[in-house]
Amino acid sequence: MALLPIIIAPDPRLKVKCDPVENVDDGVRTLMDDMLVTMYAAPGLGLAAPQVGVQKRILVADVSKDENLRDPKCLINPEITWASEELFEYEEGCLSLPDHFAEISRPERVRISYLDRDGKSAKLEADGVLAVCIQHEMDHLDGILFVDYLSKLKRNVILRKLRKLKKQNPEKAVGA
Ligand code: GNR
Ligand code: NI
Repeated sequence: MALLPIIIAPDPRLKVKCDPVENVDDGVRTLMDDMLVTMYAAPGLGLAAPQVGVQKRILVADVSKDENLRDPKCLINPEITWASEELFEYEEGCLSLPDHFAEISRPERVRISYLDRDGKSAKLEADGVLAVCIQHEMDHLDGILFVDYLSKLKRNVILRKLRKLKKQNPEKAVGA
């Protein structure tokens, strides 16, 4: 079990389209375990592989409120097979955009197909915060951050602040 460093924006590694996993092997399972440890330690509701420097279509999430009742989800090669017309607005944060938050609208309910930890195909229907979180993580797999839904002005204000923080605090900025 390893704590992985989380990449902070702006960083080109957060802007790439990740590759599908071809084989769900022990390397993938170890990565997901490390991602869960890292997510719980942060703490965060989800984490996508590119946030820890791995360009693969893997995400983990756990939106349970009680840490004694953990409900970790590990999704490999996730795809949205259906999304509701109804939208849900939620204040989003991101471990790669520390201390910045914004209201984002997304479909309220989604159905996802994915591979589970054993490499078997599985399906999941999510709503509320889990639906938000999975869609946020799936965006990371395509190089999309929540600031990409904001106006160019708001996005640049946030990214400029983060860039400045990295310059002042390079040891905290992974890969800077
Ligand atoms: O910890 C997180 N909280 C959160 C809150 C609202 C919407 C999405 C999220 S995901 C985020 C962790 C993260 O950055 N995942 O990529
Ligand atoms: Ni995020």
